[in-house]
Amino acid sequence: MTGVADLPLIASGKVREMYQLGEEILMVASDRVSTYDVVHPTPVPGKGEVLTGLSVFWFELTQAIVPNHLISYGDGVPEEVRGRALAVRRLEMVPIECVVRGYITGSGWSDYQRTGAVCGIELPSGLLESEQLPEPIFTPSTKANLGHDENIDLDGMVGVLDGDRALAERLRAVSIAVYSAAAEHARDRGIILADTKFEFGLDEDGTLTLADEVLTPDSSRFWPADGYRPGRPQPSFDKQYVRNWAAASGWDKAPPAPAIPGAVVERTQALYREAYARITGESLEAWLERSGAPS
Ligand code: PZK
Repeated sequence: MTGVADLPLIASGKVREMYQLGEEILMVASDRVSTYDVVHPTPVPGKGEVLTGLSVFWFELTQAIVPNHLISYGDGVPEEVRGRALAVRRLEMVPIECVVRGYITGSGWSDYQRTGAVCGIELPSGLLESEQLPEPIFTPSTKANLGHDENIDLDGMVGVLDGDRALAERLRAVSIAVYSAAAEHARDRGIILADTKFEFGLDEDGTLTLADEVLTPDSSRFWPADGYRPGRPQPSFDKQYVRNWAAASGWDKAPPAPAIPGAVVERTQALYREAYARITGESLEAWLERSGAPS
């Protein structure tokens, strides 16, 4: 099979690339890591493999809830990137970020402090930062405005979807169902899935299909359940050492991001491997073997 260098590049994100692979799409996760929205020049070896293996795990766990775009992680993927790439079905993407929050943090915490609500959803008074919500809430946003996400309510979503209220309600129901199944699974294994962002598309038959990467530490907040205490921000399961080091380094969080010291890279690699093992119940090596990753 061809190497990825020969494939047409469709899109490049901060930490991943998307290529055309015949009729299909190849999503390649890199080992690049960002903090405060800026990518560091130092990779974290194994990160792309962890995120790809986790997405596959969640696609398999949730396929009875909603179909997904995964076609292949083995023979259908160029050898060079096996283990960190997925061949997926090309979809017509829904232009909505389907965010689900089980805990109140980040921009949701900011909105709640200002207004008592998040995306038009009124919340109980007196919630603490990082507290679990009475039930998971759906807080969609749209990229429509200059790459900057704008939170919208369900009616705003219906507008973006050209009046298709049934689709808006299906996106909400499916997003909450997938999050709830995953959060329960992760919680039993010592990881709190505080919130997550899903992307969906429609296939050629108009079938709603879960796309993108799913329930990875790049699309979600993973917190260690051990030591969880509401009333303050929680440490990130995966990036805690990089963030702590970056903050203490005196970096002003403006580009370019500094190189990450070896010891911090090693501890971060160990955290990614641990997240993979805790959630899937298998070692990262088992994923590398199963996917046919090059050694
Ligand atoms: C699609 N992105 C996000 C941006 C990336 C990924 N199945 C699909 N069909 C068509 N388009 C997409 C998908 C998916 N998933 C994904 N944008 C479009 C994105 C940059 C790099 F790897």
